Amino acid sequence: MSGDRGRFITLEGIEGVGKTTNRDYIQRLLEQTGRTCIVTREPGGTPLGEALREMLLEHRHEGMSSDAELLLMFAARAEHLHKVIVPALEAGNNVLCDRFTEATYAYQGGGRGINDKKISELENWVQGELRPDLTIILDAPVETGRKRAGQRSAPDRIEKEKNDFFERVRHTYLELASHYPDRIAVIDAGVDLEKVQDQIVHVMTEHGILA
Ligand code: T5A
Repeated sequence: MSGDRGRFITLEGIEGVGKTTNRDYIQRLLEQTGRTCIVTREPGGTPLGEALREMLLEHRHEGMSSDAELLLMFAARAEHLHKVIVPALEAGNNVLCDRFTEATYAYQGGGRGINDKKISELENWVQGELRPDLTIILDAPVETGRKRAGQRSAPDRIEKEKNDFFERVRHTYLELASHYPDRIAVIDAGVDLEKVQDQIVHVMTEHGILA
């Protein structure tokens, strides 16, 4: 990729922590850097990816095997990278993606118990050397996130997992952040929105995304 490529920012966290709520705010911050910001999401972001999202989240595929779930996440990601993310970064745009591979480590790894090595093999195969420049993990207790998500919509196939599943997901996110502090930042999302957004500006500045 050329030296003038855009920045790749991803947003992560358990259900209901405020990823969607903060997306527009982060997009505006990224546009202040003078580059267009493409906002997208996973699973999804392309026609094929959105079709795979439906298969992954709707209830008629209850009992899907963990390996099938993992492979479908990466199938959607491969399409997303080829059709949207890499071309946008190469054209000099910033890309803001609501969830990416850290979600796979957290949900399919931590939540479902798939070995990290399998996930990292797929990560290397599908992404090559591409990793997000910054991943912002919005962190809040599981009860807080579930309560907020429950007020918004009925649970999908993954959201209906029990609290201990989401405790493992949260724990894995925090572990990832401690392994890669240079590119993964944790924000306390259990507080008022204004305080969450102050922390977002702080980490984006600290990681050199904002001047
Ligand atoms: N998945 C995804 C995998 O298993 N593996 C993978 O590799 C990938 C990529 C995707 C699902 O797929 C799984 C994970 C997910 O289960 P999704 O729609 O991307 O699903 O993710 P969700 O977490 O389900 O999205 P949600 O919309 O539930 O959560 P958000 O976006 O984090 O929360 P948001 O912004 O909608 O906020 C929820 C409510 O809380 C309020 C908001 O107003 C809203 O009502 N709120 C606050 N209230 C008080 N204080 C604050 N600070 C607040 N912030 C938000």
